[in-house]
Amino acid sequence: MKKEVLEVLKKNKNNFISGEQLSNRLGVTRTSIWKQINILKEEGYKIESISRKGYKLIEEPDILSRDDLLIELQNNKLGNDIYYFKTIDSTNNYGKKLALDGALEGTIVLSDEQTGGRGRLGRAWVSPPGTSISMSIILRPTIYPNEAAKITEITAAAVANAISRVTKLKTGIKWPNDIIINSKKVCGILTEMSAEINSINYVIVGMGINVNINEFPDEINNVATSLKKELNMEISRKELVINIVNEFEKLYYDFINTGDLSKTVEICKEKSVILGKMIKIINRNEIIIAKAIDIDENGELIIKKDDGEIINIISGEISVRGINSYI
Ligand code: BT5
Repeated sequence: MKKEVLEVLKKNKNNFISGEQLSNRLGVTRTSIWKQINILKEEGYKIESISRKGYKLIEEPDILSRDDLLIELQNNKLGNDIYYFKTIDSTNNYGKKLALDGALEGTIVLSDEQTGGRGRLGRAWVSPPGTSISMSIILRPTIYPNEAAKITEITAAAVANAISRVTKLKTGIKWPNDIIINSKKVCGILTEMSAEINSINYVIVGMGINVNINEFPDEINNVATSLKKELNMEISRKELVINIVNEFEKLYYDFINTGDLSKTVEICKEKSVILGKMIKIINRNEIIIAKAIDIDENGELIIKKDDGEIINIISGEISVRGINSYI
């Protein structure tokens, strides 16, 4: 009921709507409308209530409210089911549980804070309350397991585009999973999957975005940045989430429906902070120093080794001097 009340208020934002109209429209008593309005006010929605005039929504808080996002994403393919937590260990962990229980493609898990946010290879991801986005999307793509790395590319392109659209900041992509602003990391992506030899059961794509973080722990202070630090102003996390879902959806279904990854690759190449540079790649136990020369139509990185050999890389840990790294 809270969602329905909020939806009517949002449609009439900055205009009064009477308690009677609300109760008639939603088929509940005026007292129950009043109760829902109070809950919304407690969540931070600024609602003016004047007797005889009714209720007017004036301002929406920057909370990642499940109801609000369900309303905003109701015409989208993704985000028809949203799980929101004040705090959780990891949205990817929860996404896995949901996927095992049969959650549908497009289910989204969001948390205001993560206490055990994970990066790749068991590394920790810092996601403080109120200022970051921790989001995981459950996908059930009809692709081969060896194509799952493409989902990371799609996500990187979508997040980079969404950040640029909302903030006008220039975003870079450090293949395969970092979004960079002014040489520092603003977002990391963790794609995990469960698969059989020939088919994928589910993919969980998790993204952590530093939105309004003021201070980072010492260990990452030199390599991390936030949108607020770059812009000197706060950015609406809700607006960013909506833009990310919209961008992701376009690129993802473009690929799933046609098998063509070219739009994503175009964005990843255009925004790449590594192409043309000497990079260090750590892949399993191997360390390669090479020049990053291209990203091919499958999203794979093409590198040229010192001895002139040219090879493709599907995934790996990349360092480039001066960009989000200590080397
Ligand atoms: C990543 O790993 O960049 C993937 C991060 C994915 C986080 C999301 S949040 C939602 C979902 N739920 C999860 O539990 N995870 C996903 P990697 O490339 O391995 O980078 C990890 C490294 O980035 C750490 O070792 C730190 O050096 C650095 N780091 C940690 N927190 C950071 C932050 N908030 N901003 C920038 N760098 C950070």
